[in-house]
Amino acid sequence: MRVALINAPYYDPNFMENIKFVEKYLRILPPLGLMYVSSIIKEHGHDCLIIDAVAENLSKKQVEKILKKYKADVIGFSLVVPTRSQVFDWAKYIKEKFRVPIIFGGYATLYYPEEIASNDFIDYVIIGSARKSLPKLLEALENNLEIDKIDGIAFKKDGKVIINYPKDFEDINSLPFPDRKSLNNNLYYSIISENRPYSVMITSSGCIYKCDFCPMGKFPYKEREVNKVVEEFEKCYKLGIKEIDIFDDNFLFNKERVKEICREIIRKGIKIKWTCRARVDSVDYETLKLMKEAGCRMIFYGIESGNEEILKREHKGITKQIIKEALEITKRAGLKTMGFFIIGHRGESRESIKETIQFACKLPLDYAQFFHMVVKPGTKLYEEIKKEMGYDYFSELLKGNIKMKKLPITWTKLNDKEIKRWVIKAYISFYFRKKHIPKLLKILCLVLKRWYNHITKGNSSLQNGHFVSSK
Ligand code: B12
Ligand code: SF4
Repeated sequence: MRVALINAPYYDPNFMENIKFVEKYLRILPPLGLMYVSSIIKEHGHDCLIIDAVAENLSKKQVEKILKKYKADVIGFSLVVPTRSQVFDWAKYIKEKFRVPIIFGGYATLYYPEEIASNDFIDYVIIGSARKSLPKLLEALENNLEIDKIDGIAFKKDGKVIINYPKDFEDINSLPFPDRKSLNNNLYYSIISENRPYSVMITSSGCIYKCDFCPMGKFPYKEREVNKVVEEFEKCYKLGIKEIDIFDDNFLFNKERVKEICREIIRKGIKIKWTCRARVDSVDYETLKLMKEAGCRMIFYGIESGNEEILKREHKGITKQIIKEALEITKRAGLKTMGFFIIGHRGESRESIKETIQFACKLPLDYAQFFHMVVKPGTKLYEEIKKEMGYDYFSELLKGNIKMKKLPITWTKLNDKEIKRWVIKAYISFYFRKKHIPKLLKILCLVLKRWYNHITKGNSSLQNGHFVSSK
């Protein structure tokens, strides 16, 4: 089978945590989920092409042209709930042009398989992990076999959605290494990255904490074996990748494991710079020093708010004192620091936002990212809102039953526009300070570069037909 996986543009101001400027100019990140799917497909003897329409800056028409050349038998898209509007739009377009099966996968399928499968432009949904179900589905499609008994898929039969729930969950140790070879890793970057080619990685999933605004606490913490993590680093190194951003929710959860990974990276002489995310209550000087030695450049911390009451109400389990101490230790270990903040928490007021901004400016942070609160399915916050509204907003949205573009804000007295204005104010207060002038210049360069790339659109390696796909 020839399978094309499309990373469609996904920015939707109603559901994205980032302001558009950050998403549009300050980063292009690789589609990690699709890279895993591509490896799974190739492992089973099929051919796979990943079309990253975001990084390659491709329009629907240009992707159509590529697909015509590639002659895909099956086309796949990945979905997280906030990316629905653009991804559905692209899938509809592609389904009209190519009468081949359209398969959806991704995080959203864990919550809403029925809603996704009910759309007429979607033929099959892989629920959660693709590792076992996707190869079986492809085999069935190739050989015209029954699909009724395949676990972990949803599909339509006689106008009704049939759901075969998966029997097992994702096991990150059984996953193959993501297919980075099929992408132009030079295209990816983020404002905080310093080296290219750049890529992202995960070495664990799930979280043992239960912050009210985050869905990850619902998933048990699981780690990939040390030797697999180090092997992935090695593979990246051999591919010429110079920087990796580890997206684990709390990379420092198991410090003994982190130390082992670091020691192996040092022993094997893998010269890659990397960054990771951690909770402020999980740091210690000795581990951070070793991480620095193993190539770690920076740690991103979820600080969320500068108001103690809000930290408590969201069940974040940290205090301002713990945050300060963690950042000081990180700086002492010679690592850079970045803080993630959310504006628009439950019960947020203008005063608490001002407190957050002042706190961010006082902390020893090299970078700060300010999100506006976006409610996600799978969170305690969403469960409360669902009760208040009396129906499941995202369920109806995915089925195409409602036109209401965003969830009405009921959890704070501030409205959406004001929250977004505060996010911009926070950025200005944080970055428009003398010590950040070099960063502002870097931002300007990135904006000019993206703008230049936009006007010279048409240089894509994929468009020119140099498919990097192979079995
Ligand atoms: C790495 C990561 C990213 C990377 C890569 C994204 C990607 N699509 O691969 C980047 C930084 C680009 C990213 C961006 C975004 N992300 Co993100 N991301 C993650 C993170 C940390 C890990 C995801 C991952 O790679 N898991 C490992 C792989 C193996 O799992 P997977 O992606 O689910 O893929 C498996 C299956 O789902 C399936 N599958 C996936 N896609 C497809 C497609 C097909 C056709 C098939 C058949 C199967 C299939 O096969 C894979 C192997 O089994 C998760 C949190 C977490 N710890 O899980 C958040 C997470 C998934 N992201 C999230 C969000 C909101 C976003 C953004 C919308 C953020 C934004 N910009 O505002 C964008 C959307 C980008 C997009 N197009 O998907 C949310 C989703 C929330 C929700 N309820 O829907 C999460 C849960 C984070 C959170 N705590 O809220 N993200
Ligand atoms: S915000 Fe961080 S610590 Fe809290 S549940 Fe999510 S991943 Fe875990």
